[in-house]
Amino acid sequence: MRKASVCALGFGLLAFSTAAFAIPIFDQIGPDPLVSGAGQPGTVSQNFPDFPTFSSIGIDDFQTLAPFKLTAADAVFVRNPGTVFTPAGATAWTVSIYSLAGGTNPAAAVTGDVQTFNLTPAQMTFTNPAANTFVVSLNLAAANVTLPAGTYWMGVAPTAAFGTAGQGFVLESSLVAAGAVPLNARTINPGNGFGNGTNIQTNPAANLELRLFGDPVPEPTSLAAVGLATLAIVRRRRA
Ligand SMILES: [Ca+2]
Repeated sequence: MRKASVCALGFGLLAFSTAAFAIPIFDQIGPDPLVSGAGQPGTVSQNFPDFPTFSSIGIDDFQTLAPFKLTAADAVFVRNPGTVFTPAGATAWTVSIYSLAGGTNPAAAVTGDVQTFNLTPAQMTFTNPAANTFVVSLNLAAANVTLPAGTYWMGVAPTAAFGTAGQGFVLESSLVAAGAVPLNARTINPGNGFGNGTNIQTNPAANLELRLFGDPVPEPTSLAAVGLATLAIVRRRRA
């Protein structure tokens, strides 16, 4: 029993320490996604296996002033009332990061030229703060990707069949992250199924409810020291 208690305490401290180091690289969701999204429409961002020419990703720009190991990406999705979309219905998730060299727009592709995370449903969690609104969080840590300082675009898209899983939209935001360009979000639809073009600015012009987390300085030595100190205290108590 005592050995089991020591292990549980150690894991608890480790989990807390890891979470404490991950900080938002940019945040257009804010403390309340319903407030930042109030009155905003949603933008299509979904891969449709049954309607591939309609597969799209909504993207927005961000800036990071330092390199970060990427740990998580959040996006707020909405659905039309009476429709069936839920994040749990997605069979996969894509997080795409594109370069923003010289202020040019990215290529019309749902995958990023900088990085594409292809994630399983097990790497996704979500909350449902209001009817038809879903805050999706995707765990990026396993890919062990460090993003250099710079300016980029990013987007999040579930893979979900329209016929069975419906359609979700990334919620637009009243927030603009520090260093980001306001109201320049784009919709990329390589197959042009919607007929609006393969890479267009959203209409109306918008920001998207996206957030990216990273770990600036991994500190494995400090974490190991915490574990040893905990063990030493328990041993002293048992002695
Ligand atoms: Ca922007």
